[in-house]
Amino acid sequence: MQNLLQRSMKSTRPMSTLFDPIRVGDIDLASRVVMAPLTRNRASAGRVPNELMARYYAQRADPATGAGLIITEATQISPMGQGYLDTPGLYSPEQVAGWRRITQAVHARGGRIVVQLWHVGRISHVSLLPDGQAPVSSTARAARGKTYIAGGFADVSAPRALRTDEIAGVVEQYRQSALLALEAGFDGVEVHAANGYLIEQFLRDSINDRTDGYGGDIAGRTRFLHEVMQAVCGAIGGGRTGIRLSPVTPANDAGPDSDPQALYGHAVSLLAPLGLSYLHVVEGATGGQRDIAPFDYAALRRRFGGPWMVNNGYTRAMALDAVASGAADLVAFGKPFIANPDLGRRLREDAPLNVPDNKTFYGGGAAGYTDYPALAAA
Ligand code: 8OZ
Repeated sequence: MQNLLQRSMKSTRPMSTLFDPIRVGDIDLASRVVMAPLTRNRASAGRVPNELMARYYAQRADPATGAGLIITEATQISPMGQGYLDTPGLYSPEQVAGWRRITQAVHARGGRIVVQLWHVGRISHVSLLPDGQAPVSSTARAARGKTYIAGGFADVSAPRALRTDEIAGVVEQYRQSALLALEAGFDGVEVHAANGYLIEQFLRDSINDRTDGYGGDIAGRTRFLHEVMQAVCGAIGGGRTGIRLSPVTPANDAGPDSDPQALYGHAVSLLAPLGLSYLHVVEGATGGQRDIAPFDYAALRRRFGGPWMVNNGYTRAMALDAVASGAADLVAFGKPFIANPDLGRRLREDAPLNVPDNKTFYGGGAAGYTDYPALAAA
């Protein structure tokens, strides 16, 4: 009794758990267990989502056993936005039809699904792009790194810097793709502004060497992000628009910004008035070391004020604590969802997890994709 009293006196915040429902913007979720965006390279010709992909997402869709929210694999907004073999797009009628089968399969199981909208910028290869064009970026300097193309791994190609008068056209492609997302039946979109891709290529002063209004100081480097988010929110509403940021990741040769706290603080102050469904933050190095660089994520959260989703190497204990302590509203799991279609149930029951096989992460068929077993029925 005394314990209960002490607890209720400590805070007026109602205690939530990882398994409680939450409304994020305009989207109602049955739990805070989120399936993180995961590139799997299994789309069909024309970069069209297929039945195998529908099966994979449907296996993870029931919020009682799977995810409260599925974020799709990164999906290019245009042919120039592609950087790897067989990633799906969302710019053609065939792609809308393919995605519609997936959203219907997820909704039939009571799930919720948003599409992650992606432009890779300079992380691409001429063989993947229309007419063998060079990739486009904020800069003409090439990234050091590899991508995956028809013949295997290859160095990324040298990009050309977008002309100032071309940028509005790329913003428009984000807007169009967001409209197609609703046509395809998605509950919303997540704009991919992380992991060294196009938007981050504008944000970081280690990459962006522009001398126009989209480079230079923090106001200039956040302009592209802001215009994209205003366009997408204007088209489908802030309550159906989320965003993913990775303030200190070194992924894809994204060198550290000279002042990430100020850069991302300003970015979030531009985002806060848009009334986004959520902000999704990769803490540390994507898929790696969480403490790679000091960063005050809680300060970003205070500026944002809306639903806060965390990601990167969360164990069950870390995730339970993050939500129970109020440090986060939602937790996104990546690799654990590859190997455990019923990850939600396993977290609830503290059941052992299947181990993902990294040889089948990218490309291939059903093996290592739709054949991971669920727990036997109770
Ligand atoms: C792994 C392989 C290819 C792309 C990301 C979309 O890091 C990706 C990605 C991950 O955000």
